Amino acid sequence: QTVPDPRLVCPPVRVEDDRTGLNIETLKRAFLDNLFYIQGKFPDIATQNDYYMALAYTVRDRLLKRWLKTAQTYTEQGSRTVCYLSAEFLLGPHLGKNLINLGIYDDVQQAMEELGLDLETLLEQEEEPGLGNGGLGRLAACYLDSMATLEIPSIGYGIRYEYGIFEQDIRDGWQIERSDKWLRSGYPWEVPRPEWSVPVKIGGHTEQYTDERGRFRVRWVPHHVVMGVPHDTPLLGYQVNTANTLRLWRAEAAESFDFDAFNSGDYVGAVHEKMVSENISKVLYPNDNISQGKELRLLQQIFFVSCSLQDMIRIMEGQKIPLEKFHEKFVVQMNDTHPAIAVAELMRLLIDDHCMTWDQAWGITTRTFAYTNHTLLPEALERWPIALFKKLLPRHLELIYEINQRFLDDVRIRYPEQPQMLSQMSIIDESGERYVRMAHLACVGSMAINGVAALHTELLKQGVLHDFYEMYPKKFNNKTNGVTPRRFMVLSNPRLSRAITERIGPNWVKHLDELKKLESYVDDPNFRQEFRQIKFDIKQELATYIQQNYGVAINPNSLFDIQAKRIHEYKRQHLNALYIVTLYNRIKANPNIEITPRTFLFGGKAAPGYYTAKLIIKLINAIGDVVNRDPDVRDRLKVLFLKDYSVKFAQRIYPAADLSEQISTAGKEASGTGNMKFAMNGALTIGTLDGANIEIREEVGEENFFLFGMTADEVYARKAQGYNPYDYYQSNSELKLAIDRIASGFFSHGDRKLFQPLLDTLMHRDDYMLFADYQAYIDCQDYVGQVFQDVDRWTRMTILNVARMGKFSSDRAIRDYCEDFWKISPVPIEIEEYSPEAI
Ligand code: HBZ
Repeated sequence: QTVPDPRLVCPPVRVEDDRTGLNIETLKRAFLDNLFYIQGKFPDIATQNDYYMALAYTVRDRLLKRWLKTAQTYTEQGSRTVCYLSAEFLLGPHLGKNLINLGIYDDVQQAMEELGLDLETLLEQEEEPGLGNGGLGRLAACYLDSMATLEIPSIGYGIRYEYGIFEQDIRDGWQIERSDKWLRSGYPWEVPRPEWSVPVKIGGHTEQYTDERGRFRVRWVPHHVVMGVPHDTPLLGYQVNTANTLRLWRAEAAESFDFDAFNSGDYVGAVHEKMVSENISKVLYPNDNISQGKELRLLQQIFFVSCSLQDMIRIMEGQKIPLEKFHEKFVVQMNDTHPAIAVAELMRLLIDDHCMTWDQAWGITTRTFAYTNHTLLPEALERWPIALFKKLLPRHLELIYEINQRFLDDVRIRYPEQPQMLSQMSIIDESGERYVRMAHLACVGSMAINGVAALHTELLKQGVLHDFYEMYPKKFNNKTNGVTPRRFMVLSNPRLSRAITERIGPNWVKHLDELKKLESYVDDPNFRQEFRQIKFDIKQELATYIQQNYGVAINPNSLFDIQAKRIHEYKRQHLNALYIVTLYNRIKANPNIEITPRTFLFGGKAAPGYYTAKLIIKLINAIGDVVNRDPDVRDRLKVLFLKDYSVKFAQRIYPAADLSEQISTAGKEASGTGNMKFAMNGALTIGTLDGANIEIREEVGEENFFLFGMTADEVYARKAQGYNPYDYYQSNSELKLAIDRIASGFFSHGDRKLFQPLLDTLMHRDDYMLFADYQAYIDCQDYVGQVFQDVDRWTRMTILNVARMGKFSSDRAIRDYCEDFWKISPVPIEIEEYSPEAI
């Protein structure tokens, strides 16, 4: 036992001091202190942002102790840890969530009030780190929240993009993009850890040599090296002491100058090299569900994967665990194929840098990884041209060839009479230009493979990954997505949450199945009244917001019909638009027609290069411009596109919805998670039998869900028969009228060309079969309108929806991952209790 240096022994932290105490007086003192010492302001000249920062630092201080204690406990216990590798984490604002998880939301609200400040205003100041595109990135964030809440040792690994998802503005009805500067006013939630920076090699060539023990070895001589600098964010669980780490890598030049170039006078050339390196973590690619195959994107992938795996090895060395136990210490979950190069990178690290044999390294690798697939869309499946791979990652390509050769030997043995299986399953696509198929690499290198909803996993098994399913049936296992009720109920809908807690107690927040208990209140007049009133108040607030920001008056009594998600043809925002035009046509034909007043709200970003998606945004705005002003409509319809949809904005939108639009072509939406967030907040769903809609409907009961449209099987069958959308156009008079009205230039100041590209695609290809589902959708929407008039029935349906959403907590999903794939159990974190005698 070594005796610690007495100068380095800290006194035990006293919980009730200014940096950790949670009572109102202490919080106020700490807040004013931070305003002075960190923001450098007296209260009289401080801005709202200064106040936000002072409060954020006050909260951060309270996280740090839990965070360090968590890390220390994991280190001491050598805890098995899940590493969640994701190119995206769409976290949303931290402050409110941390207040809730610390259990101090109300006290901080009071503390701020006593200082003459409004907590809501301060929360509004926070710029969220938009480090993701949509569902995939948000899922990663929900999972980190659940892992912390369930006390599961975990590290999230990703990229610290300097520019996250672009900021969307609408000008003349069109989307325009502005760069997102989330770091501009300072980001108090992270701690850089430059001491744990790691080098990543890029380009160059490989050499063979024999080492001093006579072993055949390969040395990779890179063209250059980039440094990855970790930036850590603590993520606190709900009312536990566990604060896990999100570790995002920022790219830096290996040396700040190329001194040769610098000394020879080429100053700009020297700085150039630095710029090129730092480019790697500069910007998030703004596409969802499409792979562009850009060099920089592959660099981003190898960059964060290599940094993360090297970091895991460093952690093992720190804990003196031999590397042979890598797969016992860590399980690595790959969020789609974006990190799939990890399979080759771990092999490289184990073989080249740590002298393992192939078999030893492969044994470890295939016990370490698990792979989650998020899409069936062929255009989203990642494949990299061999030439690009060879240029950037020559050593990885060699390893992939070797992995492939051994894998194909197994395929040959398994299917001796079916040589086509070799080309079908090969990691290398040789059908034309040669590519590396990342999904195949992920399947071969993983112990477990999952889709994100029951239907999606089934379709993977039948389709895209069918051959792998045949070969490795035991690897496949569905994991239906879930979302965190802390952010999407407690934080975003405090009134509903309070009403629920008053009836069934607070446990539902951690055990969402307990919402079932609400079913016994479905006929309770008080509860029903309160439930309706809460929804109405929230709708009214959104109406005020819209009036102030868009100058459009909307009726809070109307049906709020909302579609909020990325804009994509398969999600069919334009099918929704066709219903709006159909309603409008009916009103124009018969101005006194009885219709349920509706407010159609849209939100979502289009990938900047996705022309059709941008045209859909323009179409929605164009329809809104006409409908919202037409006196014949008499305010029965309103159509609005709400700009710059984000996590922060989503939190306002879900609680205000009556109807949630989940209308993708069956078989196209892997799961959807917005569908869950809407339903938890008491919206009813109009939806197809796609993704998790199917399971939502199963849970809430078919009588509480508005179903329409073809099944996935019917979609395939119709396509196989030869689908002709034009037939539908000609035979359906309302559809024809809707299309013709758009084509006539009615919504485009007489411009007949504007929407023609969109209409042509629909009439002649209609890949997403809007026309085939049109009539079913119209009928279902009309039915929704009728049911909405029956207030009692509607209320009953919404209460039952909330009560039956327990399955869709991300806690359930994480428990399933833990049991089936990860084999990890909770590690509780103990913090010393506050005791006045200790002071
Ligand atoms: O992942 C989404 C699915 O479309 C959705 O159905 C599912 O619920 C969600 C979570 O499992 N997929 C994405 O959001 N995908 C991307 O954002 C993406 C981003 C970059 C890519 C490919 C896909 O290169």
